[in-house]
Amino acid sequence: MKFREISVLVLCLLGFVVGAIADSHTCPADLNSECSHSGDWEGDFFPGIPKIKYEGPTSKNPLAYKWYNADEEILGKKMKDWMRFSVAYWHTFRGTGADPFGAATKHWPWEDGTNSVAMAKRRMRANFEFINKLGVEWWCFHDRDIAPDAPTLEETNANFDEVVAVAKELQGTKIKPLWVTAQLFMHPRYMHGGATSSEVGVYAYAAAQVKKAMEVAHYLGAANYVFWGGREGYQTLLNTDMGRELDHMARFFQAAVAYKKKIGFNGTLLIEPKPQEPTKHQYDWDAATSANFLRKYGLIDDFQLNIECNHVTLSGHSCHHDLETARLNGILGSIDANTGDPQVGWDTDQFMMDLSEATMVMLSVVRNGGLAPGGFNFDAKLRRESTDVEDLFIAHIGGMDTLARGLRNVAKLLEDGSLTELVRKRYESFDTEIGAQIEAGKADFEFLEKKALEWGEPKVPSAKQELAEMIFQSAL
Ligand code: XLS
Ligand code: NI
Ligand code: NI
Repeated sequence: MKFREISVLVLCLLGFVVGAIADSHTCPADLNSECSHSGDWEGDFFPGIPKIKYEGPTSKNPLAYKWYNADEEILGKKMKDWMRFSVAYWHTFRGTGADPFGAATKHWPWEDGTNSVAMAKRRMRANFEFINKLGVEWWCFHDRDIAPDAPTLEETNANFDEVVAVAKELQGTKIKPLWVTAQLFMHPRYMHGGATSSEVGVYAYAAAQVKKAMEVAHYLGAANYVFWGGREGYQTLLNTDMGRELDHMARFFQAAVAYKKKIGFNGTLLIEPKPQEPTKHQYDWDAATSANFLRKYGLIDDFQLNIECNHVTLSGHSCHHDLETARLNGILGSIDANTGDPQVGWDTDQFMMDLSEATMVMLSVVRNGGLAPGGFNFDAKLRRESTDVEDLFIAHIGGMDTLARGLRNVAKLLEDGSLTELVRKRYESFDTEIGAQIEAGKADFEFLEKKALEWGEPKVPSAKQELAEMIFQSAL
């Protein structure tokens, strides 16, 4: 074909493609399009993706639940009430796949490449279409994820209000934030921290930002409010007054408690521990460190913990360990359901797909009687190389199914009873008169010495670890 013929053919083909795109219901990346107006928007950011339904374990459909059946009762509660799954706005709608070595890999069709308020509103509509299709009732966000920063605090708050109004409308009556948080780590002003910054002006700015985010949380009916202190820590102790910074952080939290009461916000305040990244050392290292901090400053009754599994493994524990530590301290509030890579040393924020880990997580959740008003927030992102829109659904479905299957496994373990029995038997020597005396704090050293002399060398039975592991595995 000659050049002219080829051009005509290409033009025809292009016309066909453009026509097909215009015909499809994908919201065009055009700020003046109908999608930009909340009133007339009907939503079709995910054409071809149906409402995700439960099809049972034999289903091969990647866009269906195999284990998560929202209304099915397990251990006396509906699955959806055990799980309270939440979509994390920052990963699902602001994650681009960029990493320190490479540019963005995800180019969602609704994004126009701007960080404008109009784009923020359109993105919010994509968020709610996603949530509705997934069939969950919760979402989580940082203030700056959903609306752009502006040169002044007043303008930034105005942007925030504009997008929040759209979110409020789209939430309807069924969907609410599981939690809201203020982003006190991205902007350069927070390079030394927010509540622990060496600069009083930054402390005040952080307080103003949290105050506003708490008001928004209250307005949107959030169940919780989270503090993740990404930069509340230090890079070196040589330039740091750690005592003073910890005192400041406590004052900040005390002010948050007072403000929560003042505005009548009933959500739980949560601290999310993490050992490091981006700081070398973050003050809320792990559950035990956070519990100690809360007790020292008289905040233990006002805060619970949001345990993130990938953070826990960074601190050298298993997720199960920190869930149990929080639970035993009465402060297991919520979970950021993600997982790290066993061979990679940072917060890779992967969806939890490991059944064994999910079952242990659910063991703690069941022992805790559930997480409400907390829940499971997917603080997890697609891999950089996963670039299809449907991958967003597949990832969430996989994460939900894994935890749902974990819950089913826990039910099996509890019904079978042999693991509970193994543990009971292991401690049965304390189910005696002397054991009861010890546990009641009524056995002093002289009394115990008398018993030791009387009993002679104690018999020490097997711990039965392999048997415990065998029973556990048989429930998976
Ligand atoms: C980062 C944290 C963060 C919090 C919310 O590692 O997990 O995403 O969950 O600020
Ligand atoms: Ni994290
Ligand atoms: Ni998190």
